[in-house]
Amino acid sequence: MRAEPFDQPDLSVPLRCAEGDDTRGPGGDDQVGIATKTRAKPKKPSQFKVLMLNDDYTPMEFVVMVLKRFFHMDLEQATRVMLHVHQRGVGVCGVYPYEIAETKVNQVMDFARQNQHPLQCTLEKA
Ligand code: TYC
Repeated sequence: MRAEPFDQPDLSVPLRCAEGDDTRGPGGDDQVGIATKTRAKPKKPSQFKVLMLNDDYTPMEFVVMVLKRFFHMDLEQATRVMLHVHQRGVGVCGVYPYEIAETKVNQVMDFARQNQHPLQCTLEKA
C-alpha cells in the first residue's frame, strides 16, 4: 500500500495525557502500560475534492456514465459536470474525507483503464 501524503499526524499540536492515565503503579514505580493520549483539540477529518480532468479522447458518454456510477449524479447533473470539464479542463466531482476520495479516484481510474480510455481523476485538499 502506498504511503499517503495527507494524513500524517500534526506534530505541531501538543498532545496531552488524558486524566487518569498515569501508568505508574501505586508505589510510583515505573510500569509497562498503554500510552493513551488524547488530542487537546480534536480535529475534524480534512476534506478532499475529487477532480476530473479533460482529455481529447475519452467519449463524453463515458464520462457521464462515470459521474452517474461513482458519484451518484443524475443524467442532468452528470452532463453539466462533464461539459464543465470539457470546456474548462477540470471540474469537481465531489468532496469527501481522504479515504473515500482516494477510493473514488482509484475506482474511476481502474474503470477508465479497463475501458481503455485515458480519463484522469485526482484529488486535492478542499
Ligand atoms: N473532451 C472529451 C471529448 O471531447 C470529453 C471529456 C469530458 C473527456 C470530460 C474527459 O473529464 C472529461 N470527447
